[in-house]
Amino acid sequence: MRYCFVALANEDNRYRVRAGQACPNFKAIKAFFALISQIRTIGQFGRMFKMPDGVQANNHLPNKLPEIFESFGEARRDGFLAMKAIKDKGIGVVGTFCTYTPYEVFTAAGLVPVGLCSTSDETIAEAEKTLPRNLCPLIKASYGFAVADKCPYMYFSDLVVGENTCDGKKKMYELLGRIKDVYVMDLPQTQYKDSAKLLWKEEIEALKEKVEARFGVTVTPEDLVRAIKERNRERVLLKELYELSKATPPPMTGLQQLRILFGSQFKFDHEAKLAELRETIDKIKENYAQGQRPVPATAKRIAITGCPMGGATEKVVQAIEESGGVVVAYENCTGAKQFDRQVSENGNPIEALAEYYLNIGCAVMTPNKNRLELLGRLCREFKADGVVEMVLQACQPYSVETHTIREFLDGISVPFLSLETDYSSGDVGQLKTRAAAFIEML
Ligand code: BJ8
Repeated sequence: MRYCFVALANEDNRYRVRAGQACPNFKAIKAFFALISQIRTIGQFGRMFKMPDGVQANNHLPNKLPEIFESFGEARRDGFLAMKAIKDKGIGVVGTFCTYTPYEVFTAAGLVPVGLCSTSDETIAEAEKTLPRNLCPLIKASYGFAVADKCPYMYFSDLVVGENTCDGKKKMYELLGRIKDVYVMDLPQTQYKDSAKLLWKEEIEALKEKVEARFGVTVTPEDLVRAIKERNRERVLLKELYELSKATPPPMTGLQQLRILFGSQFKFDHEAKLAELRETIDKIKENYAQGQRPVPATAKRIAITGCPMGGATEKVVQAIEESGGVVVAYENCTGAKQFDRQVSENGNPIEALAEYYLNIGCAVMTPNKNRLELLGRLCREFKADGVVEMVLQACQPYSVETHTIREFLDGISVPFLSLETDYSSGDVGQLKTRAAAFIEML
């Protein structure tokens, strides 16, 4: 059967596809070109991965990423094509939503995990046809990208794994389960009871069994130990990278650090990623040793805490860094919360994973002492002049915990600012005003 496809670039430079004559694979090929169209859009920071309107060039810090940072800055976009290649090889993909997800179970099974939490407001209107408006934008965006079929990572996920963390997320998973194969782990809400530790261990065991049944593989304890060691190597490197910002002045801006931490999730060739991280760290050190100072020594040093960041919420970092500050540390799930510790490589690997993941200091835990411990340590080690918390609108766990964080930081005499925001660009000016006033008084 004869057929042809013509890719056309319109005035926006977005590709469109015209089918000359239908072919049996038309739908599949059309779907692929639709994804490519999306990728180009993202590459231009057009819609799905857009920068907030009104974000201007940084006043005192370099806004454009130097070459060494670019690969990570573009990683999410470039990862779409890598993911397509992974699927073409017949490798299973698992979409995830949370730092509590034990990635090692998937890599031990020869699968590729990918984070799905969306970080732009593009599909929120679509999500609000089903979900309430006063819901966290992270949940709405994640669901919106799934129903609108606009997230290539969601599209390629054979299985989506979530956890019962906050109420909004767990109820969203019920709806997501209507359109994707969704498996939800029952996360305990406390870290200090033996019953919680036992439940989480059983949940990880059950996840392993689910993965084995779903993908027709067997995961041995040796596979898990190998996966733990692999992921630990990545944690060590990412920690080495962000700890470079302990220097005064730091050798990179907070935006550059964020883009590496966020972008590293979307590099799927593990060994190549580790090599690239090593090279990046060495290059940053070399530049610094040669006297390059991308940040003035007078910049006020800020530690970030709160909800996960990336994409649209870069606007918070930009507001700080356009106002005489520099973000030196991220306590949240985009940063130290993920990479500060390592999973034990000894003993029963399921127990080691349970111990490690249960102790993540998220506001869904009660009490949440581990967040305070990590935040206090980062403030000391990175010599933070102040802490800025980013809370996503309608996020109950973090907004209620703000009071505890303020009390804690008062106790160690570290100034604190809490900013509530969403994925829109409507509050860019307001964020800048509040960040500037905060940094002014440090
Ligand atoms: S371990 S921070 S990734 S739950 S912001 S969806 S809590 S209403 S993202 Fe999170 Fe895991 Fe915790 Fe990290 Fe709910 Fe709040 Fe929205 Fe949130």
